[in-house]
Amino acid sequence: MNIPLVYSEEVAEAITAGQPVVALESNVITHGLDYPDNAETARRVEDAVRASGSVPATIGVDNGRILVGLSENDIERFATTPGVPKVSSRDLPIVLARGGMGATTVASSVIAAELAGLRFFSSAGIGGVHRGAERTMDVSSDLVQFTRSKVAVVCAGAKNVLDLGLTLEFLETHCVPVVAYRSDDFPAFYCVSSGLRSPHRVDDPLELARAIENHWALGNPGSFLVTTPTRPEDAIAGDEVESVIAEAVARAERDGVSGQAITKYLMRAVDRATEGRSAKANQAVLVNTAGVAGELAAAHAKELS
Ligand code: PSU
Ligand code: MN
Repeated sequence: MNIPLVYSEEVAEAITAGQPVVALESNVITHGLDYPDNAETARRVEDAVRASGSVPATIGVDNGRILVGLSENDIERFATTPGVPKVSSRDLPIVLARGGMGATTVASSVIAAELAGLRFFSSAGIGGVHRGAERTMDVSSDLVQFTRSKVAVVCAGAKNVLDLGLTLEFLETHCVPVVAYRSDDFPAFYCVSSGLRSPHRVDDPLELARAIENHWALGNPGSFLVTTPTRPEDAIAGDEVESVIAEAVARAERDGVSGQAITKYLMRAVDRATEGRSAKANQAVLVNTAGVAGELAAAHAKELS
């Protein structure tokens, strides 16, 4: 049995022509930002990929099928339909069987990307090991999926609502390479640095393309992580949000917020505390990351040809 994939016209043409394609998640549209910022940002993210010489393929679930590339109309529908469920890797088989819409996380999007034969995926913030995971065992399925799907993942690290030190430990243990592109540190979404040094730095896109291919040629079955920090003028200082995050983590525990709902809960707490400044920084890092992913996917396609 095959899972039905529905390609947008733009993505189908790109695949036929051998053009580089960058897959993108849709959970950020339904759960990351409010309307109309979500729709506008999704369009700007796609345009950033196009401007850097690749074709965007935003992934979603609809009516028992996986959408590989959303139309203008689809983006608007995902951005405005209330209650579209967050679909991570373990939810995907059930939501596909039930029908209806689903917004894919990083984990389910890389599954879809691999099924569709796409080698690049971009998200500004991956899921990771949550603060307090030694008690809650809350580790995002994104990390586990990186051990299984052969996709290059371009991101701005992960939000500092997570435990980024433990997140890097997990990736090391499971042989998921982490390379900072033209920077030294592991970024923290809209913060330029998490304060942690990245295991590797690479400045040349073609060297990076070769490193990605080497990872797979060595027999590794999983993903390869490339990080790119947000531009300094769009960034938020880490120490500015740290106390808000620590407080929100404690409040979430008191209020019994956990599991699937925790990421959105913590992000919204930071948005309120920064009076919307983090939401703006959030949009900037999404667009910037997608642009870099488009450049790297294009360089990768060139190196392979
Ligand atoms: N991290 C962020 N912002 C996000 C997410 C993660 O900084 O919006 C979203 C992504 O869709 C990611 C998902 O794949 O949350 C991870 O959720 P969980 O921690 O429940 O696995
Ligand atoms: Mn979780």
